[in-house]
Amino acid sequence: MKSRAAVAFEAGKPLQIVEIDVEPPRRGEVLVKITHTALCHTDAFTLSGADPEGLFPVVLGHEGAGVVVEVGEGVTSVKPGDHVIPLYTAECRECEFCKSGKTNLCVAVRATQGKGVMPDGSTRFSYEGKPLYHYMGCSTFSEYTVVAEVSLAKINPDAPAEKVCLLGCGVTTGIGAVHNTAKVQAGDSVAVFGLGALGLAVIQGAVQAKAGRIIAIDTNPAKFDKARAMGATDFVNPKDHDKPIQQAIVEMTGWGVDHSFECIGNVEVMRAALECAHRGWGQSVIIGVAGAGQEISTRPFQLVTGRRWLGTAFGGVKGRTQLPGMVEQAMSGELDLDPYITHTLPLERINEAFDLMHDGESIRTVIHY
Ligand code: NAD
Ligand code: AHE
Ligand code: ZN
Repeated sequence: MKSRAAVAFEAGKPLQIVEIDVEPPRRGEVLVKITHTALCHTDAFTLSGADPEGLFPVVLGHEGAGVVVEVGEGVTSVKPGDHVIPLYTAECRECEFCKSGKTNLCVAVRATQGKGVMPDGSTRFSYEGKPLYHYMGCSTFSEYTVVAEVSLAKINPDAPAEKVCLLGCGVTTGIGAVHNTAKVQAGDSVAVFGLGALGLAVIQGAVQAKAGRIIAIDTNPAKFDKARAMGATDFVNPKDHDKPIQQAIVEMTGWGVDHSFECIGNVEVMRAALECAHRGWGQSVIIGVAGAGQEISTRPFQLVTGRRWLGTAFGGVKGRTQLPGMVEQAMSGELDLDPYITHTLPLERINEAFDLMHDGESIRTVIHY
């Protein structure tokens, strides 16, 4: 079938809106009509060429929502008409990781997903007869996409897709990082580096956990108003300090914070986030994705003296099991998604959405088909 899509033909170039060919779903696969998708910084990161797994030409996008159109052989958990959110972290419930009870990092489709193909090693997308790669198992920048059954969370059909698409990545990751990875407790102090959707979601999660002080840090002071509205208590622009930012945070707090979160993808800031954690027990969670070949470093003494360095993918959330509940929270008003949506644009204007992100103007732009 034909599908409108925004295709990344080359790294560093704008997406092109074209009509691509989409093959029917094969065994264990599902054809989904995407109605809405947002852009996450990771899409921009891959488009930039800095992602070691980045492949071109590709259909990017991994923060979407849609409706099942057709299912392949053997698919039992969804049927045509079901409303779904594609998952870049699958949940097969059968692999060693799923069964461990220790992680959300299912491996059922991860190897082929990283190679930009479906589990059988082939692609369902092509343009003018030439294959296009899939992205993160989702490819939500195509109106019709093919996704593995294990990569779909079935959600309440009455959920507003233009909002709950955000649960496909950023909001879920930030909130999950607080509850599942850091396990923030009432009264704990928190520092959040980077106040995009991920950082704001960490603040929202920290408020849910009844954290005490929530220090919001960004080099763009325009981000502070939203962080304040979300519940942050302190605001720090590293540019206002002539000392390392970790030193400034330690001085503000005495011994550092109980939990810090890096929501940028900058290895220098990752170090600062670790080093502003409390001596003896402070922990730092890496959420940001750093570019190809980059490494983190710190003095081992920082860990010897009790700090812990953690990381999270999709906030530790098991998508098929837990995402439907988060959708219900969004529908009941318990989880407010409105503050994240700063812009709405049709697919044809998706490159403007990337510009808005790079210019620091947007939190999330929701694209509709
Ligand atoms: P974003 O671009 O919307 O937000 C980043 C924020 O960081 C901006 O407000 C920017 O002003 C600020 N910033 C940049 N450099 C800074 C610095 N040196 N000091 C302080 N602030 C600085 O991005 P986003 O969509 O919120 O994503 C954030 C990061 O999280 C990205 O690296 C993305 O790839 C990653 N991510 C990871 C996961 C995961 O599962 N681990 C999920 C989603 C996104
Ligand atoms: N492709 C990169 C890694 C990118 C990465 O770390 N991705 C995060 C999700 S970012 C969502 O916006 C993640 O969940 N990673 C775990 C996984 O299995 O991909 C690289 O370095 O190769
Ligand atoms: Zn993302």
